[in-house]
Amino acid sequence: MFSRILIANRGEIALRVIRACRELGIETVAVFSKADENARYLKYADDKVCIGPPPSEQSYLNIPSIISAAEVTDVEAIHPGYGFLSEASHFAEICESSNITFIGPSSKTLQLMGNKSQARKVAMENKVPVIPGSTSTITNQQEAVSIAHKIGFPVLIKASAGGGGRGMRIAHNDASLANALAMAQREAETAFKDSSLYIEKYIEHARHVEVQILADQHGTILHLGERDCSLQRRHQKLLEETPSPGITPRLRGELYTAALRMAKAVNYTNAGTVEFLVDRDGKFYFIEMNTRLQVEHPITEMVTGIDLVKEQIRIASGEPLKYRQKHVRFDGVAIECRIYAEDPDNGFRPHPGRISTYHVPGGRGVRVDSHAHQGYEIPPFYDSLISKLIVHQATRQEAIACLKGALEEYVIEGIKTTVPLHTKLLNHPNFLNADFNTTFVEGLLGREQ
Ligand code: MV4
Repeated sequence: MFSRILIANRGEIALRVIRACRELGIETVAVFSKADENARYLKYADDKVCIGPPPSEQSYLNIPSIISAAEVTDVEAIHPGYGFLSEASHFAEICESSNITFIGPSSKTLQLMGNKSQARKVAMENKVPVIPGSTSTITNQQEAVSIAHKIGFPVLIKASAGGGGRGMRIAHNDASLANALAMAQREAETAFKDSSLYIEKYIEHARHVEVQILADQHGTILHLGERDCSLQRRHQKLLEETPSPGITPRLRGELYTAALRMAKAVNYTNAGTVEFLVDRDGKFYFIEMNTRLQVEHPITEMVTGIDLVKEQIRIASGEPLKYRQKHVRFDGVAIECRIYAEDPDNGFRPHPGRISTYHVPGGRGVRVDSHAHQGYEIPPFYDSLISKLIVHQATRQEAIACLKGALEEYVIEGIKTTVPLHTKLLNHPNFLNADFNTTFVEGLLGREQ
């Protein structure tokens, strides 16, 4: 096991990793940008290093700065958290060649699954169902038109280097297809310096269901159940729950089999997620694989009792998993609300500022993963997620009631947050009846968003 690791991240996830290390008896080195120098969670790390000025490109994405912080503090491993460098194959490669363990899958796997068109191909080769569309990247407009005519409109143009909804364009006919291709290509080139695109049939009214995978370096691959992540706004998830309330036990089993097959095909190690869309006929399709710890991992931890961050660290240090699939138990229902510092009355614009009053909810089955506190000044430079409110109860009904109460208890003053939106969601009959899909939040907000 490692004796010291560096956490190449900030905010709630840096705190989450610090806590896991503490329990494993591992020393931690936190890194921070100038904008985070007074952040409370830095006090909980054993050591801290400033890695640059506020902009992410010069701090949390600054590879030379992070590697030199790791070398100066003599750490054996780096935990990348989520976002930032967590899926950067070149960063993992540099760690590997600097004799620092990257806590995640191999740089090869990161690269392979980072190319979403290639990931699709891997799925096809391994009998994992994919959405009708192109077999690889599209090379010209005629090819795109002929594929679109074959699969039928509407189609979705996606960037190979994208993921998480970035760089996607819907086209409803030939004219809008030409336009969507040009726009998507330009966007992808600017955002990822890779303009390659692929096409899929656009599946409307689908549920977004993802399977959690855990795989060690000794050939054990387990699934830890699924999460329904259909409730998103502009590809930013708002609420996640496990188990998915909208699938049958049979479909659930098929998703697990497909996810495990996918993980096996790419020699996956560490924690990962295989994303699927489930359409209204109950048919499911692979969409992409996330090769990192996810924001919503706590709901899986609550129902399985497994600490995903500790397991990530144990796996990266070479330890085998101490249990098999039959030992993994799923207990009750867990739901997470992501609370963002955003103004719901102003197009959900980020609302940085100082938290003047802060009171966290509590009680049985309530978990709050947050680095926020009274007097905390939210910097304007990063993701506006300030807290994850997670509840765990025996039934969905009890979990919803618990979550509503916890949201009422939560006091966050001085900034605008998405708490009112969560309350609105939790009171909506469609949510209560588990009758929702990826278009629900848009429909609920209408022009508000
Ligand atoms: C799709 C889709 C429908 N059809 N692909 C969004 C995140 C990324 N991982 C994949 N995503 C989607 N891909 C096809 N072919 C629907 C989504 C999607 C979504 C789309 C619009 C609004 C909200 C959404 C929430 C989850 C997934």
